[in-house]
This record gives sequence, structure tokens and C-alpha cells, in this order.
Amino acid sequence: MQSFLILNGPNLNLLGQRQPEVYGRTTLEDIRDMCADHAKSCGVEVEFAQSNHEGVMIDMIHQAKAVHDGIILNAGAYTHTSVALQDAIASVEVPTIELHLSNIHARETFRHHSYISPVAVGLICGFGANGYRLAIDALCGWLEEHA
Ligand code: CA2
Repeated sequence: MQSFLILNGPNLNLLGQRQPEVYGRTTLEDIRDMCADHAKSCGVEVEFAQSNHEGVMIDMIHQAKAVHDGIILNAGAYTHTSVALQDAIASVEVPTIELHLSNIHARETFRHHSYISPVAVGLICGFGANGYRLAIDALCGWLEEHA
């Protein structure tokens, strides 16, 4: 069975608790449960994780190489700052989908640049929590096409 790492970055543990006008009312636990249900219906396994620490995220990306067929990454604000995350994704060569709840291109200009996009197979943003389901479907489709 195929296995995906769904990795969430800083402050995403606060989802549903603050700024609902930007990020909605769904909590990260709700999203984790939704991903587990959707993955099951697609016949894939998921490991769902969140960290507020760049180094921990990098370690998880390195470890994904031996274990997972793909990564869905919402790197949070590290998206816009982290050369280290870009290097980690490039080094493991595990197909990675960049994901954001909000449409980063419709927000402040500092959110328009992503260090993740150049090393991702694709980008999903602006669809809120449903983006996680879309990303699981997109990764399944990408792996099928590149089998
Ligand atoms: O839209 C996304 O998914 C983001 O990755 C979320 C990040 C933001 O820095 C990116 O530009 C876009 C922020 C995550 C913080 O989430 C919070 C949730 C509730 C309250 C405060 C922050």
C-alpha cells in the first residue's frame, strides 16, 4: 500500500482557534481525521504530523525517503523563508505537493514567494481544509502517471 507523509509547519496547531476569517474553523485534528478517512477510501496510508520547528520538519523529510511514497507539505510561514526545507525536499527526491489553506497569491506580497514551489511537483492553495483531500488525490494521480 502506498504511504504519504502529510507534514504541517509552524502555528498550524492553532487552526480553528484563532483567525477563523483567514483559516476557517476547522482544527488540525479535524483535518487529520478527514485525511485518514479520505486516504482509507483511496487505499493509501498516511502519517500526519505537525511541528513548529524547522529542524524537526527537516528530519521528518529525511526520514520520509525510506518510508513514504510522497509528501504533502504545508510548511506554513517557512514556505517563504526556508532554503533549508527546499534543500531537504530536493535531497530526498520524494515527490512533494506544496499545500496551503489560503491563496498565498491573494495575500501580502511576502507570501507570494515560495522556497517550496521550485522543488514541488505541484501546488494547491486557496481551498481551505478541502485542499488536503485534493492533495491526496493529486499525489495518487501523480504517482500513477509516474509509475
Ligand atoms: O495558508 C496556509 O496554509 C499557510 O501555509 C498558513 C501559514 C502562513 O504563514 C502561510 O503564508 C500560508 C500560517 C499558519 C498559521 O496558522 C494559524 C492558524 C490559526 C491562528 C494563527 C495562525
